[in-house]
Amino acid sequence: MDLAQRLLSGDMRALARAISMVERHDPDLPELLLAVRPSAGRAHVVGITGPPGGGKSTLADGLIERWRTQRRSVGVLAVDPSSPFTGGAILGDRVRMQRHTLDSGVFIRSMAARGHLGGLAAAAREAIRLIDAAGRDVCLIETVGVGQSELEVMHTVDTVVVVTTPTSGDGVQMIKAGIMEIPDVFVLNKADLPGADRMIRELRAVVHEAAHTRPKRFVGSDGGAAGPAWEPPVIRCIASEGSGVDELVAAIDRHREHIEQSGELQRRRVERYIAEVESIVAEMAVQRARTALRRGTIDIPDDGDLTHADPYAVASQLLDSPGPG
Ligand SMILES: Nc1nc2c(ncn2[C@@H]2O[C@H](COP(=O)(O)OP(=O)(O)OP(=O)(O)O)[C@@H](O)[C@H]2O)c(=O)[nH]1
Ligand SMILES: [Mg+2]
Repeated sequence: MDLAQRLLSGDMRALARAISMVERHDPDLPELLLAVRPSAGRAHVVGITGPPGGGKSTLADGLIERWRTQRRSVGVLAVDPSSPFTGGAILGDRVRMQRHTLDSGVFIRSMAARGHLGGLAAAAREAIRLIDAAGRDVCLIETVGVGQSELEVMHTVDTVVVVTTPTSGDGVQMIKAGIMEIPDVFVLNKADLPGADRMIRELRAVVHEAAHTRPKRFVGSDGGAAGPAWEPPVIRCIASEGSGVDELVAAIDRHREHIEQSGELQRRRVERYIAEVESIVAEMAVQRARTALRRGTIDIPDDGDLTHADPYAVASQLLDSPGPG
């Protein structure tokens, strides 16, 4: 059996190998992705993000446990900002999640945040496709929501969960400043710490206001006629004690149901598809430029005077030229 067939039959070792191919940008990857494509699109893809140390991994651990109780198979992709690009699996500090590694219904994989040719979001999208095609019911992506590329990863999922804590007002501030789009589900974790009640009130107020002033994000692609708008719930959790996790699982399921019924799921998938095409175009263009440079087919003055060589003109010339150059 070839790798694609093994992956499609749910072989987790094949899945691990396939994700390594994403990491090292293996030339055989496009063919593999094409082969598994018809089998993807069934998993519920959930993203979890938030500030460092907010309890994302602890929550993920709780989610995995609940999902397993419901007999759902799980694939976790932990995007690790601190790990160097090694091309292998590094579990880092995700010690708690590791206890699931003996359960064949749980697949956990770390991926370095840097070192991806086509960008982190593109790599995450490919890894998600593979996990999905391998038949996992839920695919969970954890990123630290600090960098732009990590935020972009959240555009590749169906349901975005943002974790905040009483000690980090980041979530509230980022939404107020318009840096971050409103997530689908908010978690106020570490509710055992002082200031939790005030933070919950503040989050609910911000979400409520945003739901009315920025309505588009919350309704179906037809602008709202598809049914009631989605107002993101704010779930109170103490992840380290497992408290609030059942409510979080229920909120995630409710959101999935909502986007399915409102047509939002389809809209997000189309958006994702366009982003995928865009990043492939960008990568192909860079490849073409490199080839042209190597072959000397780009018209760049070689006397060292580049002040009159408009790089835009060179780029247009390159894109207009037939074939891969
Ligand atoms: N007091 C309190 N501590 C918590 C809670 N949830 C998690 N923690 C602790 O917070 C610390 C960080 O938890 P993680 O789950 O690793 O947080 P993370 O967001 O995944 O961290 P990074 O991946 O490093 O960004 C750990 O020591 C947890 O035990 C909570 O609800 N209350
Ligand atoms: Mg973590």
